[in-house]
Amino acid sequence: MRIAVVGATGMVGEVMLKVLAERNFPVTELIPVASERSVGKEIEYNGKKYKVVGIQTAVDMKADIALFSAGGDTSLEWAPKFAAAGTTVIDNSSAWRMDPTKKLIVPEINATELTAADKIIANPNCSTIQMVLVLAPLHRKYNIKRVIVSTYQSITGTGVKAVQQLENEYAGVQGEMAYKYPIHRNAIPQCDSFEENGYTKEEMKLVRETKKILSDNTIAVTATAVRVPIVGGHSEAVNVEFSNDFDVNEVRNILHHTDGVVVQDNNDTYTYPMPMYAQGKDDVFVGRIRRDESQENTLNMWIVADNLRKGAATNTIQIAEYLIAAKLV
Ligand code: 2RA
Repeated sequence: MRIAVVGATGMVGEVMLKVLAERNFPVTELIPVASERSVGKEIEYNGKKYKVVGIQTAVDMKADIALFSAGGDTSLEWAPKFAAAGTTVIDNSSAWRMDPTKKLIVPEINATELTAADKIIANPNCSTIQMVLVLAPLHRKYNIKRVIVSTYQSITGTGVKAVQQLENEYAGVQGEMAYKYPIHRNAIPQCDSFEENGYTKEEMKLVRETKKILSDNTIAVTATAVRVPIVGGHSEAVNVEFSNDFDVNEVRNILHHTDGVVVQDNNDTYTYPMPMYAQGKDDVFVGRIRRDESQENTLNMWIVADNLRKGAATNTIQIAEYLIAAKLV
């Protein structure tokens, strides 16, 4: 497979290259793509060196699949050009996610929606992926009425500039700010910009994308997204109200048997998900599973995942793996 990685020198792009190699993805030719200032830079993949190319060059090379992590503007302009050249695009930006003509895919949930006609496929937002992977089997079993989620998001979701800001603040050095405020010893209740309704784009991604991926607009979702000074992954406190009652042990058993989900839930042994465990892994970890005693048919959970892996790179590559296995590319 001729694979283009658009945004190859960025944080997610680098993880995509790592995951492609780890999973022995059938790459016969790699086309690392980055901005003009990086053209000619050498990157190493699977023991071989590749020169970064510009994006028009990559279009002309007619990759089979292009894995995008280069921002919404680049994706809006260039994904259609790749698609017109016959390349199937899997995009990590929010550009296409809510487009009614584009599929929003978490492979374990809805990969079967994909057809060969899908030439631009949207990868959901990281905080959405880890939540819906846990919610999907429970929705099928108990029917979700409402979700309340509070997130505790890693600074890696913002990118290198945020990681550098935290390191500067650790060192007591004034440097470029990724956030309006210091992140060291702080929690910032703002991920991305605010929308007219007073919620941030990150919060509204959780609301809108959850409904689309679960194919159920009746699900009520509300979210608060918070940035915290950690790097291992995103954590989420999720409160779910179902139409039907449930048994907590049955919930644990359902999740235990859900592909891509690992249950870490034992108070006696202080076992619960934490970013320090999730970092570098592809699973979504769930614990603190307990009935909400304040309301019937309602459950509390704690969900953690590496936002750069299952939240971005790995989910993208799993979509590509599905396309190949289903002979859609
Ligand atoms: C964030 N989910 O964490 C967003 C984009 N990666 O900032």
